[in-house]
Amino acid sequence: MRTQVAIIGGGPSGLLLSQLLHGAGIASVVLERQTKDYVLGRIRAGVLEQGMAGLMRKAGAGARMEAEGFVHEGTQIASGPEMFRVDFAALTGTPVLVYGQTEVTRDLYAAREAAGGEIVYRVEDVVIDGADTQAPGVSYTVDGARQRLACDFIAGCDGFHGVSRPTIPASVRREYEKVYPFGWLGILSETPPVDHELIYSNSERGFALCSMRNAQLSRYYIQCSLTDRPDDWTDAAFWDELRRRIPEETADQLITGPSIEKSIAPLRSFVTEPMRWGRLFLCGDAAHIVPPTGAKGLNTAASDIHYLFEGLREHYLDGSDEGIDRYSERALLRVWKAEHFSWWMTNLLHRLPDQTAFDLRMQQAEIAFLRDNLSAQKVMAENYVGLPY
Ligand code: RFL
Ligand code: PHB
Repeated sequence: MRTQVAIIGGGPSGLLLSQLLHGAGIASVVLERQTKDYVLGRIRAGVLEQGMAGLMRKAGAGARMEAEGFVHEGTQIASGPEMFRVDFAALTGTPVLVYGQTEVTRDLYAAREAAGGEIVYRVEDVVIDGADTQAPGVSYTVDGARQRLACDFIAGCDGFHGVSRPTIPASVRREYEKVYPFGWLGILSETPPVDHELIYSNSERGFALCSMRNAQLSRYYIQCSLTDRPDDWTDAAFWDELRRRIPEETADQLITGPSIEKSIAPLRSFVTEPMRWGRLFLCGDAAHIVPPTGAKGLNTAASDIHYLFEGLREHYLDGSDEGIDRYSERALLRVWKAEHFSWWMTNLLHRLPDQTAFDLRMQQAEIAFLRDNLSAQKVMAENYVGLPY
């Protein structure tokens, strides 16, 4: 089998790239390790930057997002009993869109299927060969048979645990990592959200986030210990802890119900450089991870896809390799800014195990500065709504 671009991974990065390439008349095949239902069962990001929303429209997959996504013009930041608002629309002229990654992925699958796009599910033992030659390929096993997909380029969109990143020789890769000493316990519940905007809360008992998917579906998170397991937390214990971590008036408004999903995510910052090796390009979580504070994971994957798509389009349609040659440099410039913002917001809002009384005062002073200073709010808002591509 042969295609122009072999895409490893059918998460949001791989599907978006495949659909954008299709729009430009460039052929691709997506190789996914799981089934479609499995991919759609993962509850992940909830907030889309305008850049990501624009790419969904450009990919011809934006109609349901336009109709059902919620425009958020600001967010609430709570610190102990107090709460203040950062007004994205007033500070930047740009809102964000609340529309879950599950729905993004569902829409991209639908668009790919409608266009007759080729997605091979349940691939095993994926091996990349010849990435540093003119004739790369990807071998895999499906239904017990070994196949090889020959291609011009390989997009490694296979997430943090995929095969693409380790294919780049260790002598070429530079990796940067920070593992945070806590996780997020998240639940999804079929209850109306406690507020019409997101609430990021720094409390003395630890961080909490009130988020949502729609008017009847809420997503809440609390900072938890890395040794906790989801089953350690009954729904009642979760709701009690959440109530203690948000301002009282908000807690009084909270409508609780049974959780329909409960999971723990560890928090990590990670970047690998370069994001290209020969004809292999890393995109999204395959190349970098951010802690979820600030909602940058999916959005940073989207900016990689923008740069790679433009590079491939220029290669095939304009005969120029400048875009693909500069892909790693361009993507990383924006990736590091998202890494910085996510790290900053994580440090601002969480309780750290080794935090001294002085450290705590520094955190409180920074939150007070953000509350009182519109320039500081503008910096936060510009990062939150998404830096330009
Ligand atoms: P994904 O979504 O991980 O998709 C990668 C796909 O590749 C497949 N795969 C392979 N396929 C073939 N061969 C192999 N050898 C393969 N190995 C893996 C996988 O099955 C999968 O389908 O990466 P992508 O597309 O780059 O998208 C990135 C986003 O998913 C990610 O940045 C965000 O979801 C991060 N993230 C969150 N971001 C936010 O902005 N807000 C959140 O609340 C949020 N919650 C989360 C998250 C990531 C999590 N992970 C990765 C553990 C919660 C979790 C649990
Ligand atoms: C979510 O709704 O899952 C969500 C929202 C904002 C974040 C992280 C996660 O910063």
